[in-house]
Amino acid sequence: MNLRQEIDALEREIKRFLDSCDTLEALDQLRINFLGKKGKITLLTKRLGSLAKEERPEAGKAINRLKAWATEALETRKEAIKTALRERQLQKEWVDVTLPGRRFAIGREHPITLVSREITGIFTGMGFEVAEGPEVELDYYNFEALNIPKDHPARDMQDTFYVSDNVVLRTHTSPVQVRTMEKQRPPVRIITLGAVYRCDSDVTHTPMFHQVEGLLVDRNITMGDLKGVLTRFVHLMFGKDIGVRFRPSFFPFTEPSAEVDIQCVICKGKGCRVCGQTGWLEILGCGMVDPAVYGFVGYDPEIYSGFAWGLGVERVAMLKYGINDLRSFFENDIRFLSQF
Ligand code: 2U9
Repeated sequence: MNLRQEIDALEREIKRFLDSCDTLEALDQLRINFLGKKGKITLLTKRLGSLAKEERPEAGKAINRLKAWATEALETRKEAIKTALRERQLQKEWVDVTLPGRRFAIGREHPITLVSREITGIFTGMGFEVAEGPEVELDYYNFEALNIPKDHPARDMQDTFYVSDNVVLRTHTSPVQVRTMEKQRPPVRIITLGAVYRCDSDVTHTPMFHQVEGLLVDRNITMGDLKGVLTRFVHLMFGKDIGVRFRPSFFPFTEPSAEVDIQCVICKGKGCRVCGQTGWLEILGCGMVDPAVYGFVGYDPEIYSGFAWGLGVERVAMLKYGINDLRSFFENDIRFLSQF
């Protein structure tokens, strides 16, 4: 074979290899085999010397053309392989950006939280402020200053969780009211809300439950103010057509005291199992603050008077949502909790 024929043969060989070459590694091997230091084209150049002088320029040009063509053909193929690789990767990593996102399982607020917030909203709307205090409380604030004497049954180990001789888990939120009055002169318009603890556990009692209590002390406050505020609360909470009645009662820290009933939300007053055929449901306790309590916080009962009330949040929630088992609030069953 003369040089001319060899050049043509190399060109055909490179073309053939190029067609079957589909990785960058194979392509590089091809470049080494033909254009490398010991490549076939390079070796061809070295043979120029053995040609007759007049043949060399022509043959040299032909080899250079082959070299230039091969270099460019390899470069073109390289780009084509790169494009194909990129294409394959895009196919593999394809995402449908129009798909709707995955929804997060978001939690719900506990019905006790919802009802607490609703009650708070009603009273803050009437000008009350929220006061807070400790759940681990001194006997003095939980009992003594609320006119609950040493021999009162509420102080019994059966009813109260004792931390030590004079420290208890608060049995109501009333100590927060005492602490507020100690710090602040009248007028006082506050509500307190939070967990309270009683050593009691059966179908209708849990050792921890939630209360909202309120206190208003100023000059010339009467039982009429109490009735107005609490009737408005009931109407906003349960509807303006619901019947309300005040019944005489007794608490150590209020005098006179009353309990407030609303018309049964189930039977609308006709009498049913829920209201024990009476047509009424007890919803909160209240009264005019006992003058003895003012003695503990240094208010003059000749100048100031006021009223206070207390309600159990679980009870309000049960009536509001028609829940008949108190324990549902504490079992953390997502199916129950997500209904509200
Ligand atoms: C001060 C003075 C008086 C708060 C009051 C009640 C009546 C009452 C119960 C409702 C259901 C507790 O959760 S329950 O078991 N509460 O009946 N609470 S008057 O009286 C106060 C509070 C603070 C300084």
